[in-house]
Amino acid sequence: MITRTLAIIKPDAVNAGYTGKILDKIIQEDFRILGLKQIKMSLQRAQGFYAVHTGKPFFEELTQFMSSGPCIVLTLEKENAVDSWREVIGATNPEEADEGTIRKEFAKNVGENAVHGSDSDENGIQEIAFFFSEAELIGNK
Ligand code: 3AN
Repeated sequence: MITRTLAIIKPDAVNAGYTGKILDKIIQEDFRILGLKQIKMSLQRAQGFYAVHTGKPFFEELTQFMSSGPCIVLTLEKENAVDSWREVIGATNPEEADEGTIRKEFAKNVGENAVHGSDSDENGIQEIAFFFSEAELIGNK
């Protein structure tokens, strides 16, 4: 089934100049980019996005980091988009990520790990709505 996932190129990767390489990978892997924009989240907005992780030991570090600089947020569409994107990005901890994955190539560590992907279709729909209005999602075929 054709589904959607949210993707984020995180501040570590944007600041390191990896945006172009990561976008190229997205295109090479045949995702349709329905929406794409550069944003800078306030701490509050990052806390809202990661509300599911409230109370976890890494919550403070994660939300500080995600609000520390520019992110690129994308809505991607493909057959099985969530699993397909998670395969391309690799394990949360880059030390455990497979060769050829984005996190293996570009992530610094488990906290600053270059990219985000939704973890289910339902969360994907919610996460996309967190950043994009319907009018901002544009099909190209
Ligand atoms: P994923 O991004 O692979 O779905 P989650 O949802 O478990 O991973 O975690 C969300 C984000 O929280 C991760 N992308 C990472 O930036 C951060 N994170 C997860 N675990 C840790 C940890 N042990 N230490 C620091 N940051 C973490």
